[in-house]
This record gives sequence, C-alpha cells and structure tokens, in this order.
Amino acid sequence: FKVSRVETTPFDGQKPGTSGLRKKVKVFKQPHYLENFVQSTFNALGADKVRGATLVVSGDGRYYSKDAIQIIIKMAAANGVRRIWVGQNGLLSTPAVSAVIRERVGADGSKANGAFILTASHNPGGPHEDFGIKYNMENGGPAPEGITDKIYSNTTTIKEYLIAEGLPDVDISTTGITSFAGPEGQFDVDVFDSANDYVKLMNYDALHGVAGAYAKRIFVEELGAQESSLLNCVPKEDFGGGHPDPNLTYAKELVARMGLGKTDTEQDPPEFGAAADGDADRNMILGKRFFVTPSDSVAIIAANAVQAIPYFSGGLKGVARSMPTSAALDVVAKNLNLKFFEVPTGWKFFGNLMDAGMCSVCGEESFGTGSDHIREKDGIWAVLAWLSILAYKNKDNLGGEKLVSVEDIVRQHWSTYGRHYYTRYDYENVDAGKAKELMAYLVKLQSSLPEVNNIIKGIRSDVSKVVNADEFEYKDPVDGSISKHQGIRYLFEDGSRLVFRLSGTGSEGATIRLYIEQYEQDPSKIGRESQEALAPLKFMEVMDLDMD
Ligand code: VG1
Ligand code: CO
Repeated sequence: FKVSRVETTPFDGQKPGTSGLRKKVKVFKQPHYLENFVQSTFNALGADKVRGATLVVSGDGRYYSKDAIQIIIKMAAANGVRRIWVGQNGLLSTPAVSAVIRERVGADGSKANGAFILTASHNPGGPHEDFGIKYNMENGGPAPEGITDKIYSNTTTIKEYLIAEGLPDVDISTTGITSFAGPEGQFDVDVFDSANDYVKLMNYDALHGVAGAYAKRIFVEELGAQESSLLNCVPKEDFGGGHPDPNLTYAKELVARMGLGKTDTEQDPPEFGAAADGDADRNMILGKRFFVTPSDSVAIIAANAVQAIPYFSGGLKGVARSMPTSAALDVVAKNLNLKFFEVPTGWKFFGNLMDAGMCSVCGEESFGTGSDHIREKDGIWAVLAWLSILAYKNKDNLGGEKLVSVEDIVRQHWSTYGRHYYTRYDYENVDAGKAKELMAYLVKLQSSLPEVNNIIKGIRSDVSKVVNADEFEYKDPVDGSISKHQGIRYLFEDGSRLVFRLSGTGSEGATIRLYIEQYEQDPSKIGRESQEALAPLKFMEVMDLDMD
C-alpha cells in the first residue's frame, strides 16, 4: 500500500466526554468525521508514540463498528503503526481491551501500546442510535484529560489525514496474522480470540482455590447455570433493540426473574442475578428480591476483599470513589484505616492512583466497580467478587443449610457501618443552553447559604440545614493536574448531600443528573424503604426547575 494524504476541514463538537466521543451513527458516517477524530488522536499522541506502535482496535460490536475498524486499520497503517490487534469479529469488552493491553503478548513478543475502543457503552445501538470511540493508553486505562484536551484542540484545526491506499479490507472473522508491505516496511493485522487473555486474568483473580468450588455451587447448583440462566448473551449490532444499561429500569427481564418486577410472579427467584452494559464494564448485582446499590456494592467489596478474594489477601493499597458516589466507601476506609480518594466522575481518574500503587478497589454510583487488575471498570469482575464474598460468607455452610444471602450480607454491612440512602435522578434531553443556565444559577446560589436554606425551608421544614456548598475540583495527587467544574455540591448538617452534574456521555442535548444521599447510623432506622427515607430531600421535585 501507499500513503495518501486527504484534505479535510474541522467538525464542531468532537470533544471527548466522560468516556470518549459519542454521537449518533449518522453523525459518525459523515465523510471524514471518524477520520478527523482518529487523526487528531494520532497527532495528540505524537509521531514517536505512533510510529512502530502496536494498537488494539475493537469494541462492543455495535452497528458501524465493522466499517470503523477497517478505516482505523488503514489510517494506522498510513501513520506508521507497526501492527494492529483486533478481537475476533471486532469484539472485545472494555475491560477485556484493558486486559489485552496489559497482558497479551503477540506471537513475535510484541506488547500493545494503546487501543481504540469502539463503544457508546450503555447507549442504544443501531443505524439510528449511537456510536462511540475512545482511546486507552499503555497502562490499559482511558486517556487522561491532558490527552483528550489535545485531541479536541486538534479536531478544531485539522487540515488533512493519512490513509493507506491499496490496503484491502482485512477479514476480522478468522483468527490469524495477515502481513502487508508498506512504504516503511511490514504492517501486520493480528486477529485473536476475544476471550482468552481476559478469562486467564479472571481465573487468577477470583476463581482459583476454594472460591472455584463455591462458584460451582452457586453458579451451577443455586443458579442452575445452564444456558437457560444466561439472558441475552448473543452480541448484536443493535443490542436486540434494547437499552443496554444494567439498572432496574432497563434490565427488566432479569429484574422480574429476581422477583423485583412490578408484579412479582416469581415463586422462588434465584439467589443471585447480575447484568452488564453494552461494553460489559458496568454491572448490576441483585439478590433474591433485593437490589444492591452500586455505592453499597463497592463498599461491601472493599470491606470483605482481604478475606474473601485471594487476589487481595496481601491487603488493600487504598480505595477510591467518584464524587457523586455515596460515602458508604468512606466509612469502610475509615474503619479499616485505608487510604481513600474522591475523584471526578469517569474512570480516567482512577488509573493514576492505581499505577502509583495507591488504590486497589474503586467504584462509581453509575454501576461501575473495579480493581487494579486492569484500568477500566469491569462488570464480570464485580460479579466474581460478589460470588467470592457469597462463598466466603457461606464457608461453614457447605452442607446446604440456609444460604447467607446477598440481602443478609448487605444488611449486616449496614448494621456495622450505617446505611447511605441514595438515589439519582436523570433529566434527559434537556435544552443544552437551559441546562447551562441552571448550573450557573446553582453555582450563584452557593454564594448565599441563608438564601438557599430559606428556599428549602419554604418547601419542606423537615430538612436539615445546608452548611457548605461548592463546585467540586480535583487535584490529581500523582501528577498534580487539576480538573475543575466537576459537579455542584450542597452539603447538609446531618451528612446529607445533593449533587448536580451535567452528563458527559450523551449524544444529543444535555442531561442533568441529581444525586441525593442521606447517611443513617441509627440501627433502628436503617431498614426503611429508600424512597421514603429520602423523601424530605426530594423537595427538588416540587421546585420548578424549568428545564423543558
Ligand atoms: C456516566 C456515569 C459515569 C461513568 C460514565 C461512563 O457519565 O455517570 O459514572 O463513568 O457514564 O460509563 P456521565 O458523564 O454521563 O454522568 V460507560 O459504561 O458509559 O463507559
Ligand atoms: Co460501559
């Protein structure tokens, strides 16, 4: 092949959000749109990082992925990349990409330097839905803000991109290495089994030793892990028309099977249920007729990790959560005397802490949980962590007496550490200008707490006082970089919190997220319905936010 230089002009709005660039498929399909973003990424990395590099390209298999993979292969070849690794059929979950970057060794001894992940995660897929792309670095984690800012600024000035001419489409459906001759020498495309490296890592993590036997009992005997216990496990370009987001709203089928449906028709639901999102980095954990909030999940994993999960038997280096995630993890960290960090929303901020050996377990309220085995959140890992904890809690109970259930584990946790009642509201598809105005108004209100308290008291008298309010700002303790405007916080005297944020993963309009949290230590008050316990704080519902 030879290298062809194609003239182009910038597109507006190619700023990577919380987790890459996400737009409607029709936006991505505009001539040069994807190419501009990919070239801007190569330029941000710099020629010395790109020439001779080994890059992974794959994703969740959503519509347009196959075309995008061929384009990226050709552009990589033209930019001097030495080899491209592709999961068979272009499929790799986000955590699997992270594992492949960190663990896989090519037939010639090569290691990957980075990856393009093609996913819009929990956003629907298909010709009329979303596509997405993000870049992960050599440590297996999402590009830090320094790089994504550079990518964005390149997209605003781009004039040309490079693409290989005469390079045929590569068959990504069969494993094996295909070599091509380019102007600078050989270029390889290595198509490999999508599961191998990740499964190896997972075996090591949670399923060796005694946990394996328990997993068998719970997976196979309790859950009856035949094909029939697996729902929707064939990847589809449009996710079967569903919304691939593992929560109580979208994972309806599973929720009903777990006895949590609107009308509960299940006689005897399984002891354990779990769901993942499109790219398998999110997870939802359910027990029999019981929902584990993600904020509780990470706290419970941290509290039990050393005893229950062999990978952590040497101790935890530290724990971390995103700012809007409830403070359940903070209480565990304090009790167990662990290093603790509060970072902005999005996984890119955990990686530095892990690389520096300061953090072993971390999580977000948005159904993301993970550890330092990779640099992405990891849905399957979270399930295995929970199964390991279930196994540990039942270790004297192999004979088949009553199982210590998911619900028992969570309630025990609350009685030890107190309970963080928690909920989140998403105001989707709001006018972007109005959303900004609202956020600006909330920041302005912060300058006068008496006024804030007046407004609240006017609506509900049973709410405690706002004693502090700010806009969250993060200084990375490893590289000193500063991230501003990461969400607006109102902190109440009794430990309650209201947090407002603009979403950074939508593909159209704006989404305002409101996070509501209340800490309860009184043992007689930890068993309430969450919505009832939080009712006083939901005065927002009656405020006229004028967002339509
Ligand atoms: C959302 C979540 C955030 C998560 C991000 C990516 O971002 O709130 O916690 O890290 O999605 O998850 P935002 O900016 O829309 O609130 V995923 O599974 O889409 O990679
Ligand atoms: Co995801």
